[in-house]
Amino acid sequence: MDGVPNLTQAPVKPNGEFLYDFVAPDSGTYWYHSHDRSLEQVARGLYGALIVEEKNPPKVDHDIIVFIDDWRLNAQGKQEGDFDNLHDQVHSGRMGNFAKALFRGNNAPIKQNQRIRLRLINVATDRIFPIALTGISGKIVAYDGMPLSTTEPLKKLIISPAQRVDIIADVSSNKEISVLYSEENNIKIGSLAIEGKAKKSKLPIPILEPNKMISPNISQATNLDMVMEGGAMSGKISMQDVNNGKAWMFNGVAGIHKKPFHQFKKNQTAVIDLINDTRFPHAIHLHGHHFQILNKQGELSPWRDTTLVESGESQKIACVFNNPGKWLFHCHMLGHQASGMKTWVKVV
Ligand SMILES: [Cu+2]
Repeated sequence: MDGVPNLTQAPVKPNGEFLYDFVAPDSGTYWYHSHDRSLEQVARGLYGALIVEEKNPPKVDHDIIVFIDDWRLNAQGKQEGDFDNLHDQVHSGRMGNFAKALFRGNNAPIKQNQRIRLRLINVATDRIFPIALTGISGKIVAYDGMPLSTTEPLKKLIISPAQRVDIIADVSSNKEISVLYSEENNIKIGSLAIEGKAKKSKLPIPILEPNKMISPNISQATNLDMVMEGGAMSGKISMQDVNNGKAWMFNGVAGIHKKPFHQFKKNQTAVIDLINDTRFPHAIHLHGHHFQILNKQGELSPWRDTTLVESGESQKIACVFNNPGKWLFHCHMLGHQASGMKTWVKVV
């Protein structure tokens, strides 16, 4: 039920249908989107939020989804049709020239001092969003759907495509909550108006109830390397490769092949070194699992399902492959994915 065409199912034909039937074991903020020609279909809006409620949800006055997206618009305000732009694909991907935060909540007026939950989802095809929020005072409570065991201070956020950040906060402003694109100049990409005043909550910002996760035992892990290669200025691709959708590679291989990147036995733990040997950052996303980033001191980060690896950086991710099936493992910059930066793993 993972929806990856030609890996776990055939694409759903025009006027066709497919019944997705699955159990959602983990509470949190997720999203769904087309995985077929996703660089165009996601850009055109074929996505949505998938919220799995906690058994005991935290008490908030407003629970608001914040989609963060960008679009490439022409002078008439229509989307440009150049979704397959190869020049974009070998660089940072297809960036929009218009960005906005879209809110989905219960539309009731938000009052000063009320407690809100914001579920930020970067649904843009390629853009990494540096985000700052004003008008609230609170904590980060989850990343990529997974509750944090200790909340983190609300700071400037770097949200790569597909990543999610959950925030619980109290409204401090009496005017508005702003979402700022926080690079050099703070550009406001969305805001929520404040109307009226409520009584201040004396309760601390809560910790969300944890999902059942298996922590990786690093000493027993299988060690693997995943080297990102290709793209512009790498010297590793030709114009012919680019034209054939082979602009990017993992370990020298572009695109999906019969053989998976690796076949894991159920519950096998692996540490995969994500080595970015390209001139661009990549948002590496693993389907069906969450992983933790292992730092040099041997400490494990909060759970993630997408991690941003900067150019020249390497990041070790630790994962217990406990979910049987075929799972895509790819860059979530959809222009990169479309031009080769994808592979898959098998868990048996
Ligand atoms: Cu990428």
